[in-house]
Parts: sequence; structure tokens; C-alpha cells
Amino acid sequence: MRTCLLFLAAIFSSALFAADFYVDPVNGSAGGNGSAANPWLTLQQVVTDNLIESQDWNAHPYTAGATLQPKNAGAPVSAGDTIWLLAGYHGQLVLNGYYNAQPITIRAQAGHTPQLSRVSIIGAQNWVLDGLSISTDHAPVFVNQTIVTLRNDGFWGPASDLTVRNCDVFCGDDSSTWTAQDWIDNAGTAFDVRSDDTVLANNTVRNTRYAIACSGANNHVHDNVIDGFSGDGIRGLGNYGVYEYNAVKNAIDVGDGHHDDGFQSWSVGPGGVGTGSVVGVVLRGNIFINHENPSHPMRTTTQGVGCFDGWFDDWVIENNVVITDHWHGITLLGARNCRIVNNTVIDLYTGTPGPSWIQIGFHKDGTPSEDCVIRNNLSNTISIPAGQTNIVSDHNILVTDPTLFFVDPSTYDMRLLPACAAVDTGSNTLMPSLDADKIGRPYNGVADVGAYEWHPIGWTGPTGGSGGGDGGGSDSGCSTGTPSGWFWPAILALCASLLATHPKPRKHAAGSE
Ligand SMILES: [Ca+2]
Ligand SMILES: [Ca+2]
Ligand SMILES: [Ca+2]
Repeated sequence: MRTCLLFLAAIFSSALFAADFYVDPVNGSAGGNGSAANPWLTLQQVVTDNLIESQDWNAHPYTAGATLQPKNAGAPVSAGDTIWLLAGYHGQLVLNGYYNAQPITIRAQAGHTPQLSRVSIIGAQNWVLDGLSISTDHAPVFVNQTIVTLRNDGFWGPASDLTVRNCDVFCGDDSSTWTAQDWIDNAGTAFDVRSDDTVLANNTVRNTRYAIACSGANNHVHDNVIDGFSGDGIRGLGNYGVYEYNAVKNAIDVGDGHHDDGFQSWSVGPGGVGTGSVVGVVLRGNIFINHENPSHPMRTTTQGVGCFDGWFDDWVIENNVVITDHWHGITLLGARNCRIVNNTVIDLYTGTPGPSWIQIGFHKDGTPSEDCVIRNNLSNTISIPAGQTNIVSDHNILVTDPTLFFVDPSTYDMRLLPACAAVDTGSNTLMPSLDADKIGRPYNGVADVGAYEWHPIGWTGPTGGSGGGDGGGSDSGCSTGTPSGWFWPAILALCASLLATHPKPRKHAAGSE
């Protein structure tokens, strides 16, 4: 109930105080007032003209114990507001030291595609970007640099609670004619995320070197499409990161000897790389495809999920489809209390490198991995080098002929054929309650092996299960009873406390940078 009240209070307070502002590079003017009838000119102009009221630390460099004080006091845009962007070029968004008590949303007007050349949000809290086209290509003069930077900073302070959703982020709109040198010259990092509690959702990330690099804690990266990259698809170095339902595909070899990974992680500790721990990461329902065109002249041989410099503690890797051309389908070197369940890991590209394995092996310092489960996976091979401690491996099926299992490997459709050997031959213990299509498991009472549960058309999940939804684990809904006398006074009190809320102090993941 307390959660419900907070939720209602947040809606109520933002509805009461939120304002809308408009920015139009075509018909706006710097002397406008931000109304729909008299919009401002560009988003960059709104920032540089100090039209956004926020908060910043009382002293820089930031130190623990610093206090927030008003910034641009009395400016028209403030916490809880929405800035609507119309089509056209808005310059770059650079925010240093902007801590909002509630989110400020920068959003595309319906039917418009506003353009930014880059975003850099450093030392900040409570920002949402929604529906923007962000590309170094949009700049009047091209500079190959990181497109979206979200990070903490020794000078400006910590960063958290940042969201980028529904954006198109790219280095070039069309890479089909790029040479290897064009990739080197044109493709940079799309997302450099070193902030905590950051959400990247439903973005397309195209023609980049490193598509998404996350080292903050508690980040949620979901439903993004990463299409075309010459480095790594996702780098997840922060603790408690959740990476789910992303598509990562079409890796490019630019001849630099780089080991391209669909997903890569490593620990950093006092002794450098491989001397710390990355804790509590979830990889769920992602699909990795080495390249959709097997004969592409620059097709590389990606490693699927490559985690070579542990420790990796308390990870869950489930429902992923890894289609690569390498031995490393899913590899954890230095794993403790991790589980790899219901994944499909297949090398569809004949010859070496490959075929692909799921492997849990020694930490690079020679210490064995311990207390892990490998279950219900379809994989070319399973590799557990002798000497590990308590690695349970069961209900896995080794695949040599993909055509016996999958609907259409030639189009990377790895759903199961009816009555194939993977159907009803898994274990229900530790099975994810949804499959890679977010359909409930199990059908017919028994889990299938691999990322997808075979089911008849139209079936959405077992009775009383959680199938057909957005993903399991949701809490029970709010009470629908009639509010009693305490209700509205409580809401108003909560609104007041929310408006007075300062950004919470941030913890930082040890060794995350
Ligand atoms: Ca790599
Ligand atoms: Ca191969
Ligand atoms: Ca089944």
C-alpha cells in the first residue's frame, strides 16, 4: 500500500505542477517564451540561455557531504516539466551539474524527429530523453566522438536516475558501402554510461564501434536493437545490471585484431583487471546474431557472451539466443553462484572458429569456479574443465544438426520444431517462468530445453502463470477500495515531501571503472 501511495502521490504532484515547453528549430526564436505559440529555438539554446532551473552542489570539486543548492533559480523550466522538441537540428545537449528533484523529460513532439549531434550529462539526476535522433552525423562538422555520455565525475559529482528511451543513436545512417577504414573513421561509442540507476530502453543503436558500455550500478538495458558494430555490442561492468530482451547483431571486422563480443564483462579490483568482482548481473532473453549476412565481406567472428576476467558472482543468464561463429558462446572464467539456464547457443557458420560452447572454467589466476548451475540449454558443447567446484550440469542437449531442432536456422528463428528432442525434456527447477518470447513456461507441464518453450499458436502460458505479460515478477496491483478520510491529506503530505526530496547520495560499485 505504501508503494501505491507513493506512486499516486508522484502522479498527483507532477500533474499539479508539471508544465510543457516547446522548442522549434524551424519557426522558434531565442527570444520566445517556450509556449507552443512562441517556442524557443533549439535545445542547446535553452540550456546555454539558462532557461532550466535545477540544483547543483554548493562547491566543486564535489565532495561527500556537499549540499544541493538552487541553480538558475526562477528559470521557466523546472523539475517535473516536459520540453517538447520539434523537427530540426537542436545542436548538442551538454548538462554539467543538474540535479532535478523530479525528472525533466526532453521528448519528441508526436510526428517529429528532432536531431542532436551528441548528449553529455555529467553530474546529474532525473533526466529523461525520449524519441530523439542522436548522431555525430547531424553535426555541421563531423567529429568522431562518443554520442551519448551519462556519467559521474570527480568535479561535477555523481550521476543517477537517467533514462534514454525510444531514441535512434547512430554514427552513420547507412554503412552498407563503408570500407574498413570508413568504419574506423566514422564509428565511435554510442553510449558511455557511468551513472547508476540508468535505463536505456527501446533504442536503436546503429553503425557504432562500442554500442553500449555500462559501468554504473543498477542499470537496466532492455529492448534495444544494436545493429552494426565494429567493437563490442554491450559491455556490462557494473554491479546489478539487468540486460534483457535486446537484439545485438551484425558485427564487423575492421582488421584491427579486436576481439568483438556480443556481451562482455570483466572485473576491476585493487590489482587491476581480473582482481575484483562483478555482482548480480542478469542477462535475459537477448538475441545475439554474429551477422545476418554470412557472406558479408567484413563479417567477423564474434564471441557471444565473453566474461574472461572474473570474478562473476550471483549472475543469472537465461533465455538468451546466442548465434555466433566462435568457441565462446557463453563463457564465464571465474564464476561463483551463477546459473546459466534455458539458453540456445549455436554456431551456425560452418568450420572454425567454433562450434560454440557454454563454459564455466578457472579464474585466470587458477582458482576454480564454484557453485554454479548449467541447465536446460541447447548448445553445441558444454565445457567444464576438470577441477571446478560444485558445477551442476544437467538437462542440456548438445546440438550438431540445427535443422532437427529449430524452425528456420537460415533466418535465425531458433524456436523449437514441434516434438523435437528439446520439447518436454528440461527440468522445471530453476526454469525461467517466461521464455525468450515472454510466453509462460512450462507448456505441457514440463520445461523445454533452450530459450523458447514450444507451444500451440495462441497459447500464452500456464493457467495461473505469468505468461503473456511484459516479464515476470510484477507486484500485486494497487487496492481499488474507496479512499478513506486519511487518503487525500496523506497524498498532499507525500507530495510535499517529494517536492522537498534531495537526490539521494550514491554508492559506487567497487572497481567499476
Ligand atoms: Ca571485446
Ligand atoms: Ca563456426
Ligand atoms: Ca514443455
